[in-house]
Amino acid sequence: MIKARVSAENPDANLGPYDQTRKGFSWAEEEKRYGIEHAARINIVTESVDRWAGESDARDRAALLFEQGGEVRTYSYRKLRQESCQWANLLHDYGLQPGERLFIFLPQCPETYLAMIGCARLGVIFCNLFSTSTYGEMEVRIRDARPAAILTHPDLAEQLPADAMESVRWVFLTRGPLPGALPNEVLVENRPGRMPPEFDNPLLPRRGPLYLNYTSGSTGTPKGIVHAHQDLLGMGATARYVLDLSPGTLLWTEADPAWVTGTVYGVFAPWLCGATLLVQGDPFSASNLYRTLEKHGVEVWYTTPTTIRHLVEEGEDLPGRYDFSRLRHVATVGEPLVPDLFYWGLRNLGHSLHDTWWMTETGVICLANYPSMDIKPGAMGKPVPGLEAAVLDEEGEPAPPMTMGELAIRLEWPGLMCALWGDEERYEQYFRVPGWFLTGDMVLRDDEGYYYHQGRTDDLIKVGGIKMIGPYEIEHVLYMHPAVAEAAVISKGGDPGSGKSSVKAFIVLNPSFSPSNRLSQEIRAFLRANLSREIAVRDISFIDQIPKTRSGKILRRVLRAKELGLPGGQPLNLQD
Ligand code: 6R9
Repeated sequence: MIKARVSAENPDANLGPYDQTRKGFSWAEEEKRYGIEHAARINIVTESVDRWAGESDARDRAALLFEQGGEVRTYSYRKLRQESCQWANLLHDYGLQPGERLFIFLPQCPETYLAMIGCARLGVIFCNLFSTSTYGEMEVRIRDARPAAILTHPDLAEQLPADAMESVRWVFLTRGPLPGALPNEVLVENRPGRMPPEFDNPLLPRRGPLYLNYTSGSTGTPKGIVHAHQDLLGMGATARYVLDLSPGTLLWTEADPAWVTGTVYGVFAPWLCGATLLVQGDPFSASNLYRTLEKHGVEVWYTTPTTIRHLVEEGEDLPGRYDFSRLRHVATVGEPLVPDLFYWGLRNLGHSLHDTWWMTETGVICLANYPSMDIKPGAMGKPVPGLEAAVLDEEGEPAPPMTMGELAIRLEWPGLMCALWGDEERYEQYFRVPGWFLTGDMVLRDDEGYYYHQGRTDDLIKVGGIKMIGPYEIEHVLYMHPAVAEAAVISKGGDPGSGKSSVKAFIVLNPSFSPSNRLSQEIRAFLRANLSREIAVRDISFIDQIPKTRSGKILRRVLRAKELGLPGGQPLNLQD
């Protein structure tokens, strides 16, 4: 489909020749790397942090560099082991049991990382929440996962829904003082430092839960996706082959740990490779970003098309003022990396941007462009070693090349989610076609095996390129407005300026209201007041009836097709 081709940036990268490495790859060999062949019980922390902390030539290597406000805090592997053991001891002392949940509701700070590792040591399931989450979003998630404890900052504590906290025995607060603290509120500011620095990790069942991550579906409530300790195999392999990490590589993953990219490639994956992870806790600005790349000598940078778009907005003069000579590999995830952005990167950063595709459910990168493989700008690359992908038609049969169908991944692999929290029925939906995991993404594959993204089968809305929301999150707010009888929200695609989806709401009014500009403005103000900052509904249309299926489900696809002047939204054969 795409004729343009850009030569591989580094034939000597870890992956080497794609076809050959793929053929020689086996998960059994991956297990041998960690000495966990046939082990029924494992612990991801033993393999990622403690392994290096126990080696004399690796223990003083930086595992984590945390920068904020110009100050850099460095955690060697040894220090990371010690402080995360202290956290494990603290959580254990407060009675947290394996399988219970700890919600981590914090802005970027070192405590987030220490608490995550502490939980993983114990078998306590951690769940990171965006610090911009609203009261309503927190309420839904707390009611669903019933956490035993929440770790947060006093400034965020007011977002905790008092009525939904029955399960929560402790609210751990990272900063004090806490005048008038409730009996279940515990200041943990200096506590971990007083705990013993050793902790004997229990070995946990391979499929024992490690973390829970909420991602929003297009219908119903958000899905709580559960991942297991055995994901370490997929995390390690993809970090080595896709991000090209080796011991000591300096990786910067921008993503917040509340996004799966942050949890996987911004926590465990680099440590499984013995690499150094940089976390930048300051708000985004183009000059700060360039400065960060230069100052730390970042070697591998895992970013998003949204970030690149922000850089594009700031112009081509800026990057020329910085030195990126240490940078050797740039990869992106989360949204389509359109060719314009790819070429901007090539011109201004001097590197090919390597698009990667995966989702919270898959747990690890599934499709990727590799430093040792030619890039076709606009393509998401090819399946990672150890994974087999396919394009399936509506009957679940493999579609011919260049035909759009649903992306499916052959079962199963270490990385695939092990459950949907409390929702077996929805979990089974992913496995409707025997032998395959269905992604819900529409793709096509060219005759050389490169994949191209075409959109979602359902109607998720990407906000700010980081967070994915379902129309439901906006619709349920609309339903709270007295004028609204029915509502359906669609994404009209990314706005090339802001990177955000342009969101439109279709509304059927209650009989006593009539359409007017003033009402439209009022509803938009109502949405602004009740939704997270990143969600902007710019367009409202009053209609008489919302199209639905016979069983009553809203056909957003039809609304979108009409809005964008597309034919009914059926899969297209792009060769035609
Ligand atoms: C890691 C992550 C998953 C959804 C996924 C797809 C979209 C991810 C993409 C991409 C086009 C890419 N997506 N990578 N679309 N090109 N390279 O993003 O997880 O937040 O669960 O989102 O994001 O639609 O289904 P998650």
